[in-house]
Amino acid sequence: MAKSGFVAIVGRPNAGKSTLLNRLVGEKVAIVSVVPQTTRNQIRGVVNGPEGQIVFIDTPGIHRPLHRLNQRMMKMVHAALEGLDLVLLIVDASLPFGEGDRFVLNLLREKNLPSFLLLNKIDQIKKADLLPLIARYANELSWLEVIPVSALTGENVDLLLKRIFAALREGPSYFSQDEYTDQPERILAAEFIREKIMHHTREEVPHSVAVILEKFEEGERLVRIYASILVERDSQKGILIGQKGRMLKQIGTDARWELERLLNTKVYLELFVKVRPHWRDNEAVLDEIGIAKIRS
Ligand SMILES: Nc1nc2c(ncn2[C@@H]2O[C@H](COP(=O)(O)OP(=O)(O)OP(=O)(O)O)[C@@H](O)[C@H]2O)c(=O)[nH]1
Ligand SMILES: [Mg+2]
Repeated sequence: MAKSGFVAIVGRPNAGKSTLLNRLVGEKVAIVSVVPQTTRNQIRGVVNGPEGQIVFIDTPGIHRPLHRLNQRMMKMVHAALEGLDLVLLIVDASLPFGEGDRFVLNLLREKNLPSFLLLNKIDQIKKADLLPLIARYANELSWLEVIPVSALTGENVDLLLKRIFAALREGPSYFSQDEYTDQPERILAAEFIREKIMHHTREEVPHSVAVILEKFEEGERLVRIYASILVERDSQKGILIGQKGRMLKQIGTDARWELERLLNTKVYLELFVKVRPHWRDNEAVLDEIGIAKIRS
């Protein structure tokens, strides 16, 4: 009989959760950036193998929420930890253990789920430096497995998959074989645009941006996409548009390239920048951009 299960990927912001999800699935289902708090939703990615099917759930990085947006993000982490077969805690092994790590461990201990510890970014450290970190984590939880990985290079990711299948029980497939994510193309498209904005901006700007897909018109040889970019201040709008519109043009060019790959067709992309003060604390906007509201 085939195996199956739901496996959540959790950890602090920037640990490499989304990079790992993409690596496991072999497709880009979650956007990635150097800026912490990139992922804002739960994102499912599906892996099918001879042993069965794994549904991975990428989650927002665990942090102290300062806006309603971030409160919703943290509720999504809690929700993702319900009804699971396995949790992968992913930590950035190139960083020292800190308060945030303690907070995450306490949360996982509370949930009392079968857990793997993944020490990520081993391409950035000396192997010998792993030992103290492994010792640091060893008695915090009864880990089923402790696996050093590099989500970026793929080191040990095949081994990880094998160990996950070994830990899962027999069960049905939840997704059909050709579905690799639960995210509709429109959501992926908005996310890909947001990723390009995150790559080109810094400090508070990446966090202050949301992308709303206004129109998605499928023609015979072309998809027309019109998207609004929300920012919180006029100064941020200025940054995004740039001198003579250069920044917005660059973002559009980068995004269009990626959208054409996603949709496998030519894309016409138009971007509009709008100022919505304090949208991160505005429940109506959060509903509109699809940040799930989860009742607790
Ligand atoms: N060197 C190295 N960098 C990595 C590795 N995995 C992820 N990164 C980088 O770490 C940064 C954060 O990666 P993400 O995948 O966005 O991290 P995340 O945990 O999803 O972050 P949030 O969504 O903000 O919680 C990016 O710049 C990645 O390229 C790795 O194994 N090695
Ligand atoms: Mg992420």
